[in-house]
Amino acid sequence: MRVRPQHPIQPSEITPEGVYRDRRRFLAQLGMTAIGLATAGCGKAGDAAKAALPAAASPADQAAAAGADFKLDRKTDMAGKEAPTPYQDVTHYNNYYEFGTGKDEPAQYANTLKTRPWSVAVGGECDAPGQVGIDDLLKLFPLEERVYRHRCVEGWSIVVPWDGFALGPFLARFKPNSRAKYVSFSTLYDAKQMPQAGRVLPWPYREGLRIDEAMHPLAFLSMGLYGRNLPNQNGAPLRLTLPWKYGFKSIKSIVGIEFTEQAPQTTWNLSAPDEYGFYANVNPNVDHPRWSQKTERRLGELFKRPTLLFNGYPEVASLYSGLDLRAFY
Ligand SMILES: Nc1nc2c(c(=O)[nH]1)N[C@H]1C(S)=C(S)[C@@H](COP(=O)(O)O)O[C@H]1N2
Ligand SMILES: [Mo]
Repeated sequence: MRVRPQHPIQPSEITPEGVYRDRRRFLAQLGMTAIGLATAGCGKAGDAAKAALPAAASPADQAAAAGADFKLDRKTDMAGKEAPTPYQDVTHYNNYYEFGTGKDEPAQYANTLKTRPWSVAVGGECDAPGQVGIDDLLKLFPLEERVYRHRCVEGWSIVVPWDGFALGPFLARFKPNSRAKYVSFSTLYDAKQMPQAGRVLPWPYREGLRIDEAMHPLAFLSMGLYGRNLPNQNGAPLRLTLPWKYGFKSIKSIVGIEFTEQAPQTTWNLSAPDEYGFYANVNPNVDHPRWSQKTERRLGELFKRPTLLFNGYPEVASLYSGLDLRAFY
């Protein structure tokens, strides 16, 4: 499938070295911003400021050094001009509560996650339920690169060159039946591998989509970023990437997928239903009850930028025609 988003970003315009300015000051600012957001999932404000981050090699150098389990199809046609966020920031400023609530904790602790062997069980309302091994998946779908914006509900954002494949054709393999109105996803839940799982949120981490949202060509499953294997802290070996929704919808380290007739329960909605809706579409006009969603801080930038409806992906708007986005946040 060929996808041509209306506001995409050009892979060839990756100029990460230009974004390395005063990392310390920038992270300190983020830490300060985080104070007001602590219960949104930011955890300990200022963690990022305390973390001593070494200067990183360029993303291209790191990718070349690390190798990958896949060969990337870089022919994906995308035009645009937003610079991807440096690899070091994308992989050291994370939300992955199974490994702690501090932004730097997933990078420190997610090495205990074993990503092989790994399989994903797909079932529920479908005619061809099954289990697929992660390495078979790599053979089934050639990976393509999608440079997507990612906007966290906490008010920060990044731009990431993801490597993966469209969610729709993957789901279609399992032949969802006419009762399949929704798709539910769950993360591995293993206290041995995930020392912090069991705290703060209802577990396992679960997310869900309406089936037509899941089939939208922008919906993506990622297995890598910056041309190399997905680091554990970013959701290895397989995660959702839904660029028009707040980041918490993009569930990491998926082990289970189920087609359902009723709307599935989702983790953040269970935890605080008045703050985190099922849809969670990025929307500057609907504030979080405790803060504005009108602007965001792009990692690497000093000043806030305006947040765009559907995170700047208007091609999804038709999914929600007739839906009151204020009521269905
Ligand atoms: N299993 C799981 N998936 C998760 C989370 C989590 O805590 N656990 N955090 C979510 C949130 S709030 C965000 S913003 C993104 C962060 O993805 P990143 O760390 O790759 O930027 O992952 C989402 N997926
Ligand atoms: Mo988030």
